[in-house]
Amino acid sequence: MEEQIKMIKQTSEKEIASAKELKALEDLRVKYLGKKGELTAVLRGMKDLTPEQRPVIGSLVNEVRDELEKQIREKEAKLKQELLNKKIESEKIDITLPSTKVRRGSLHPVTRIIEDMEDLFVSMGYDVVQGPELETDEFCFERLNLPKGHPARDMQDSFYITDEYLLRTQTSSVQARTMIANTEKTPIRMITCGKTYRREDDATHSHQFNQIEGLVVDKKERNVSLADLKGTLEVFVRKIIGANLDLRFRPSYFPFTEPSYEVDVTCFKCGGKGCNLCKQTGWIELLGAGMVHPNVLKMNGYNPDEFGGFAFGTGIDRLAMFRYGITDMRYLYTNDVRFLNQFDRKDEE
Ligand code: FA5
Repeated sequence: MEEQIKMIKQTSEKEIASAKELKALEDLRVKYLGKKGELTAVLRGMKDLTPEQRPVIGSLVNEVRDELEKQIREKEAKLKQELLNKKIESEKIDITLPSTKVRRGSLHPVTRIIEDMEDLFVSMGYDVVQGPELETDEFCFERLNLPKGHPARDMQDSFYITDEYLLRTQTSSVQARTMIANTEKTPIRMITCGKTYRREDDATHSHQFNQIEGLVVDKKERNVSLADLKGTLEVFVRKIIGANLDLRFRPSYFPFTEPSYEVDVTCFKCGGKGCNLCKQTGWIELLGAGMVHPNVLKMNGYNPDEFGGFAFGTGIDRLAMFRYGITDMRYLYTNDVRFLNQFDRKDEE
């Protein structure tokens, strides 16, 4: 029996050494060490041995089994390493090849203005809120003191989807939505930025444009006044467009504010001398603003005897034109990369 064990050791060692694949190695493990393997068969035959022979043969079998297991483990590690080496070799990357050029994008000028405006107003304690672009007549007009048939609607109402739904013409709709959502909770300090739509199209008007709206409502005793509105607008215009621009505050009319006014800025193209862009006036209209009309407060859940505030709204595209010296608003929407490339990291330089 000792002879038989030695034979098994010799042949199995040879076979393990010459195994070329993991599968073949596994087959050898089963052949010699498995339940029905040759070495296991020897162990089973031990019952026929004399008591003196048993421990001798038993320890020999164990020794051979340990040795074979060790050799299989080592061979397995070797074969795995060889496989890995082959894989690495076949997947080798040639780092000397020239790379494909990564084209760096940049933020659109309108996006930059929106981000800067949000940062500025958040730093002044405002919340940034959102409203729907597909708006109801109620929120776009009625709750802003523009009942059906009001003549001031003619300047804006366009792009109706049904009698009740339209693409919002102004972000002022978010004023009403914010007040309704808060009912007599104060203070409200919010800004909202988003797309608005009107049937207009020339160098300073687009059928789709972006507006930013601001609203402050607080208790009467806290005296939110026209001076606060004026101060806020000065900070924003000078911070976002340019410190040395002149502002002109001019009385105006909006159904949702009383008193109302418009803020004009020096024409950036002619510096105020008068040109085709500013229609020879030297000024370009920038925004509308005023103190929230008592009817608007009342219609949206605030008692006008106890609450007051101010609101303002402006076109973001126009801000972009001022800041970057763009003379035709339509460039902002034609997606010409030659145009957009000019703003690549421009602010950071
Ligand atoms: C309004 O839309 C008011 N909702 C603003 C307001 C808000 C007043 C809160 C009072 C209180 P107006 O129609 O003037 O007002 O438009 C405001 C700004 O949007 C304009 O000054 C201009 O900058 C921009 N704007 C208006 N129409 C266009 C257009 N077609 N294309 C680009 N920008 C436009």
